[in-house]
Amino acid sequence: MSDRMAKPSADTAWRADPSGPRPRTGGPGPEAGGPDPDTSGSGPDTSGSGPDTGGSGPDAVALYRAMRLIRRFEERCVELVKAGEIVGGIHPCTGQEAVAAGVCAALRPDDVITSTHRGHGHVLAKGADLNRMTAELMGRTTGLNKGRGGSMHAADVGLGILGANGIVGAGAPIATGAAWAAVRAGADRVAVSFFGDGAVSQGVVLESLNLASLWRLPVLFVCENNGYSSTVTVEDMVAGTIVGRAAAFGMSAETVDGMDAEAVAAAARRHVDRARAGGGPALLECRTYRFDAHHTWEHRSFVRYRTPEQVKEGRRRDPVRIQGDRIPEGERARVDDEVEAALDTAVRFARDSPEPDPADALDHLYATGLRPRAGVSTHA
Ligand SMILES: Cc1ncc(C[n+]2csc(CCOP(=O)(O)OP(=O)(O)O)c2C)c(N)n1
Repeated sequence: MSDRMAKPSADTAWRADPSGPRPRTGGPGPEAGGPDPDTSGSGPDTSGSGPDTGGSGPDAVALYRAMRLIRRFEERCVELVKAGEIVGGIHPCTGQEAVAAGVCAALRPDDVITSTHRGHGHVLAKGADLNRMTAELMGRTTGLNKGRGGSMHAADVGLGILGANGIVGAGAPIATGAAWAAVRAGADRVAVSFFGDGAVSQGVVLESLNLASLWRLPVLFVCENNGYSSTVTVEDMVAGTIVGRAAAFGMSAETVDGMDAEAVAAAARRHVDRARAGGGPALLECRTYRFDAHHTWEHRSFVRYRTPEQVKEGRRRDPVRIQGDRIPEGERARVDDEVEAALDTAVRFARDSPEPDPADALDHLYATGLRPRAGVSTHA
């Protein structure tokens, strides 16, 4: 365990408090049993990041399988975009697979996540059905969300996937609210919010960090720092440091090598376990690299912000290869074949599924069966 990490808080009484999370009056900090703020904000903290093969540690093959699936899913989706079978393009997460796979390996099925415009990896790693995910991107009625959410809005609430989100930073308050709801329900679920480095200066993310820390909510904020917000470098976008933002709110924070799935999984596991035990939120910055364009129609923009040499250098540390090298070759080949077969099935399933009926376009826009709160008018 990193010596930066706070000990689990002894004050877990809030979890049983049916009236909901209690604001902490003494302010966050060690004196109240809260996490020790980490103000270092320096390079990757690789402490405790070696392969964790201990009893409850991540399964090396399972991590590889998740990453290989995400990688090949994205590559197949890019082909489908080029063929016009996925309309509107996608934001591939190739290069960032270790973050999705590593963090989700630390979660229980009842834990919840929120995701981003670059969310295929998170959604698949949390267990979304591959056939329905593929159908969703291809706009079919059998899709996770009847084909109406598409690439950027895939959700499966039953699996704790509260939604990818095209609005940068918008998942953070949703995850914070979900953590608050879990506490109110007396459940020990944890919420994870994935977001990019471009989101860390959004007001709503900072507000979420504040409330999560103040109310010591079980949230893990996962920043995928791929160095770019669209075409702008993190150095040109972010004042201070990413972990420094967490420190400002008295929250534990750690930077980890986001190309190493086992390092990510081990770090996520420490923070998730602590949050579940009542130790409060944390921020995990995963240093990673986006191998491909910001989105599949970037080439139309004529914007040049990375040289081919830089991309080649960035691709050198391929997280899927790194994890693949940790398992026996035969095992790797078996997983690769399984993934390919599953993808073939998924694409066939989507192609064979019905297209939506334009006459239904206005269906499912509003939730039904909800009662308005007392005092809230249902009339405009
Ligand atoms: C609130 C908001 N502002 C701007 C945009 C336009 N936009 C879409 S993706 C993106 C870059 C986000 O960068 P980052 O959060 O680092 O994620 P990455 O694309 O690197 O995964 C921007 C600015 C948006 N979707 N939402």
